[in-house]
Amino acid sequence: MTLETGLRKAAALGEIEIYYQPQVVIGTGDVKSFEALVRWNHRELGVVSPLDFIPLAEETKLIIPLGKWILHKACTQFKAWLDEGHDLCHISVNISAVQFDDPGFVDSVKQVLNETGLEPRYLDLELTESVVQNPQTAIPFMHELKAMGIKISLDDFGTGYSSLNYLKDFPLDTLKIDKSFIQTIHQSPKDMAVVDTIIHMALNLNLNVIAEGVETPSQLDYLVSRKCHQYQGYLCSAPVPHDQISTRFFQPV
Ligand code: G
Ligand code: G
Ligand code: NA
Ligand code: MN
Repeated sequence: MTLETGLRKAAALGEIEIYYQPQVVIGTGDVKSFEALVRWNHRELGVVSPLDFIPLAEETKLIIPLGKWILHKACTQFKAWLDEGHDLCHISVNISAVQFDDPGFVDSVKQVLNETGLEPRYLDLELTESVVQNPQTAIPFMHELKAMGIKISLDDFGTGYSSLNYLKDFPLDTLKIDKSFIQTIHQSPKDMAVVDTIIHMALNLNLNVIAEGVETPSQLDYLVSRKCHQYQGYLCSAPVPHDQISTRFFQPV
């Protein structure tokens, strides 16, 4: 069986699962938002990384139904947490460039929100710079999503090209600093200056700013000193199944 046919069957078999990683508010330590990250638990191969199967799903366009399935699953989970009475902010879902380029994308998001009953303000879509191979269509799409009340994050910031144009032209809510920058903060004064500059720029643009891949207290201390708003990383938690989120991060209501 090829990975592709395997992937088609995997969702049906329940081998595809969504893990959730907390987004921590720096300063208060509050956890009110999560990023959904897909996992494939293959019966024979074990855990297959999305780094391996997402590109394949993109090539075959399987990412369009798979991505919609992931969105549906994540919205359903977040709605359930809200219905339990938790005070929450949003669920972040990664959207691949191939998904975003599909003319049916905005309608598929509307459909998922209708089906799950999740209010648009609780949904945050994570896009990378690669989403905008075609800015003439991508930017109006983003405005349409924003008009519905959905939030937009620019993911993996700093790893692509023309980042500054995107910051200016995209209707963004959040900038996510790629983990490669956070992991080298303490390697040299230059690395530190780059992170300092990205945070400063995001604050000046009135964007919410999230540091990804925070693993050590000293990385966090630095982010506190630069007034970065939020972080994700192993220091708080790796991405985990939904039941671990409720036991570790929610107060009884
Ligand atoms: O969680 P992890 O580090 O294994 O994720 C690896 C890569 O896979 C990351 O770049 C992440 O953005 C991507 N990824 C994880 N989940 C999804 C998803 O649901 N949709 C898309 N398009 N990409 C995802
Ligand atoms: O590309 P994107 O930013 O969506 O993917 C985030 C990736 O980073 C996921 O694969 C997630 O599992 C991983 N990740 C999350 N926190 C940490 C961390 O603290 N350290 C490392 N090395 N990876 C992390
Ligand atoms: Na992401
Ligand atoms: Mn990222």
